[in-house]
Amino acid sequence: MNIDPILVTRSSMPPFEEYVSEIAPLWESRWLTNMGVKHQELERRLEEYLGVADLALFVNGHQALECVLEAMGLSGKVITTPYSFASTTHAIVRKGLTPVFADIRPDDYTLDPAEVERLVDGETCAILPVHVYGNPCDDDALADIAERHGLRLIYDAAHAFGVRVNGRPVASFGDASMFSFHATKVFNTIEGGAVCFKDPQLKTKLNRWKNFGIADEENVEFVGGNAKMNEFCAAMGLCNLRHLPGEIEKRRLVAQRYWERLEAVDGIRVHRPASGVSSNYAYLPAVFEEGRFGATRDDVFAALRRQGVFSRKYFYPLISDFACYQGRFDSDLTPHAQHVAARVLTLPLYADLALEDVDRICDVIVACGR
Ligand code: T4K
Repeated sequence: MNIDPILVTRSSMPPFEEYVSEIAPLWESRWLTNMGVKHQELERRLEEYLGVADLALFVNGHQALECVLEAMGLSGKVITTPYSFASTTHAIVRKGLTPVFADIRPDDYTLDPAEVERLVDGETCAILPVHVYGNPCDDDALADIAERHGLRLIYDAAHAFGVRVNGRPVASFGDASMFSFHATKVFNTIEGGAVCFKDPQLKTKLNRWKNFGIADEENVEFVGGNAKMNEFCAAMGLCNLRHLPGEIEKRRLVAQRYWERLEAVDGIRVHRPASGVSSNYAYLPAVFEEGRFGATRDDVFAALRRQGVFSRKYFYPLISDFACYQGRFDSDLTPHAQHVAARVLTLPLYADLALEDVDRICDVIVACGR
């Protein structure tokens, strides 16, 4: 049994020697960044793994999202969810666009298409849904709304690496999807991210936007930034990708144990992937309905901490309640998101988490409700 603190996640890492042999050629070539051989190889391997024709790598998921919004030349309102990490809305705002928050569905916490439809107006240019916790959004309904109103559909798929719905990769949904390869993600490149996209012309644009807008040595086409993934991060990705199926299987066993222990407890809601979804088991959100469970989310959070278990309140507070957006939004307009944010805890979940530790965590949680 683990007596060290248990954090909400723990980075997956390849064997040290494997990484060393992957980076050894960089000492020969001295080519460390700017879309080198590791970068090119990782792009190819990720296109294969994710089942898409086109993908561009980035220094992180957030820059990938900003770049794709920029490369699409959007202006106006973007309908999105307040139930996400800061990055989703920050990318919209930082690109001079106006976020409009629609509510989530109470069952899987993804953007509710009916709410999106209600909020579309003449200034709307795009929809930016999030496959939160890796739960796939209702792409059929959202794509239909986007098509009928002439909107771009860009997914924040930061949590949904490799997820498929009835065999269809989520990476192929919408006009574009952003993935995060941060250290805390199912697949990591230390820091990193990618955009998958349908329009093949976006490849050149994205590659220029992420490299100062440079087209060639004497021609700078856009006012771009620097968002390139370096060779050491790409090498980490090549190694981690080889071990990914085993890591996901270990995560599945951990998630399964949580479901078995918590699913039947009155007042705790743990979400299993819907039928037809091949999950990556990225997160384990548990929602505590205090009236039925007998303890609040904050009671459980504190009880776990006393035992050295550091769960997290992903995603509390709602983005619409952040200090930096004070006075701009009204969270009462997204009541389902408000309800879940006040009651959710994401429990520790990573490939190396021992099942005995899951049992210990569940014992602490169940005891809170008695
Ligand atoms: N969209 C969505 C929906 C996202 O969730 C995110 C990122 C993004 C966009 C943007 O993607 P990136 O630009 O990050 O690629 C963490 C991650 O930093 C962030 O990537 C992630 N979402 C978010 C949900 O979680 P924090 O502030 O909670 O991280 P931190 O430092 O508290 O770490 C959490 C736990 O992870 C630690 O308790 C232990 C573990 N950990 C952390 C680090 C840094 C490791 O095991 N290894 C590590 O290197 O944001």
